[in-house]
Amino acid sequence: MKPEIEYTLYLCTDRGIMTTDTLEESVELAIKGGVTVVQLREKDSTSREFYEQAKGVKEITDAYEVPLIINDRVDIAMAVGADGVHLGGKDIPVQAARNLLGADKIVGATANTVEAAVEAWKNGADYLGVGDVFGSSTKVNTTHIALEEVTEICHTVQIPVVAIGGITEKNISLLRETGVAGAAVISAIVGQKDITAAAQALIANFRGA
Ligand code: TZP
Ligand code: MG
Repeated sequence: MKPEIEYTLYLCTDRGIMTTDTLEESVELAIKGGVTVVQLREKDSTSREFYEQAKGVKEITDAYEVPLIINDRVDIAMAVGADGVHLGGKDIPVQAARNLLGADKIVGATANTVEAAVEAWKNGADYLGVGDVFGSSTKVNTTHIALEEVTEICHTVQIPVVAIGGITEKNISLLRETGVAGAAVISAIVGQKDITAAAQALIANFRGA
């Protein structure tokens, strides 16, 4: 059975900016603050390192019953038994990943236009990552997408949409009216001194509590 994912607060990891000594620690503190899904995204790791990181982080996500998505690498997702993968335009196509992973795994795709969103949805993506919505200091070369277009994507596709890029405690509430299922965040969680409090504040402001 494909896991039911709650996308509300979607953490992407980044060892380069995390305030803890280990990835496991940063993921655990974020989950304690309410992160609902974790993506291992470590762009500078070798394959072996990425595999070891995935194994380590999976012990934490399993302990808290939070789904784990692997960025870019279908092989690593399969090797550690992760819940799925996230694919961008330079990664293997959604359908190819689906053929490898089967129907019970999550395949997420990046889309920055309505056309790309519809294509990924038709090709069998389970959710879409859309952004950057507010710019981002963490990823260079991102494509900006206006909230109006995010809203249009949410109204067009019948899969959950997760916004990403420059999302902070202060601007996350602006996403509410777009119809996104969740917010994907790197620096406003793992780059903060109190990771748990940062995640809690993001969730509260997204929900409007
Ligand atoms: N894709 C678009 S922006 C981005 C990715 C992976 C980085 C998001 O990081 P931050 O720190 O939450 O802006
Ligand atoms: Mg990628």
